[in-house]
Amino acid sequence: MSNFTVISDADLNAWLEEHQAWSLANDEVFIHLEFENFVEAFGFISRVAILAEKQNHHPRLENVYNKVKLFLSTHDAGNKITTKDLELAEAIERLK
Ligand code: H2B
Repeated sequence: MSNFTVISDADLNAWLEEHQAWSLANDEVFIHLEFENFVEAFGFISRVAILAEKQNHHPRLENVYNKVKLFLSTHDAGNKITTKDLELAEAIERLK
């Protein structure tokens, strides 16, 4: 049995209203972050990695020097956005 629920468009739009740092593209919620330098950016990625392991839910991520992009969707749901993605996004918010 899966421990997630696919988010409806209405609920997703309401969530995005309340979490302005996040956006939607191609069935992923994403955030773009900028740090002082590569070490700060990679430190943040490491903290996200620990969180992802704890939640057993993992972002797609991109890094170029001081920039980090995180993209969330649920592979096990056919790459849809689920409660697991919004839980991870909110936990990432608390890391910032
Ligand atoms: N991360 C994401 N983003 N989506 C998933 O469906 C997913 C995951 N599934 N991390 C987990 C791991 C699954 O593959 C393991 C077996 O629980």
